[in-house]
Amino acid sequence: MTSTALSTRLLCGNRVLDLAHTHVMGILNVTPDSFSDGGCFSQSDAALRHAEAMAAAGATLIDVGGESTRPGARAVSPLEELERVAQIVERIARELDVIISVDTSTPSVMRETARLGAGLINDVRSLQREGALDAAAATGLPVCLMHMRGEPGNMQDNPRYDDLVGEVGDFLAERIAQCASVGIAAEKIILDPGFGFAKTLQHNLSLFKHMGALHALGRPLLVGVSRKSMIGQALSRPVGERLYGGLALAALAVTKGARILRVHDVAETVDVVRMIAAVELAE
Ligand code: YH5
Repeated sequence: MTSTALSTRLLCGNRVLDLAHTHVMGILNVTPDSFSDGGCFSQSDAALRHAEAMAAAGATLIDVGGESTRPGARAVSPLEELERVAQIVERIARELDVIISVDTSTPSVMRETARLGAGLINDVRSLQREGALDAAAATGLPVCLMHMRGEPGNMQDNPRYDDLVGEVGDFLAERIAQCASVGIAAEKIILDPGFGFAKTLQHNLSLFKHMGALHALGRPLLVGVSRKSMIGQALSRPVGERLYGGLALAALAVTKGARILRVHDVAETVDVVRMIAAVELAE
């Protein structure tokens, strides 16, 4: 009893993340066009206010990302990526009671943002970039390893799997082993099936349906489907009309055991999580 209870607690810098229950992670994009509302606030003020609103709505984590992983997005230099995220990481760490996750594959960004107060490294490339394993290990922070094949620019070119869930599981198991080789303990790892990354609609739906099988790897799951094209394609909805589909997937993900939901719509998703918890706490 005690050992299971203890193993759900992850030390994220100076904050504890208790994965005995489900958490909502708010998405904070800090690519140049994200907060250019033409107003009199600086980009960093606008981003901080957005982070503040998500924290007030119940996000326990804020995922700060300075690199666009959309197909066709321009490559960003490590320095440019760091300039985008450093100030906002520092300000959130100083002003808000949340765990800062950094959505990055760049070793120097991992090291520097950890120093500025980040609590979690979220790498869609699963620490496969040169130097990323060592950089992540040096921070001592927990890491989220996500399944993807190829690079964002080519990942949607005819993705094929013989055994989708098995191959996603094998990939994540291999990345856990690579982490072990540099001293990142399995206890610090969160796993993510990588919805929308190198997967067709049918792959995404099938992986979602069977994601429970990934619990065999023994680590908590993070799910990111908010506003993604799997909702758009399944429901024929443009990106601005994917909230209800996303909330349905959020509820399903919780029932399938996901412990972190990475979303744009924090308040709505927090209600989903709380409502499920209320029912589960009933006699
Ligand atoms: C993820 O799943 N995704 S960036 C296309 C969209 C909407 C959203 C309009 N970072 C994940 O959020 N990190 C991203 O359609 C992530 N898991 C983890 N761990 C892509 C994104 C998005 C893309």
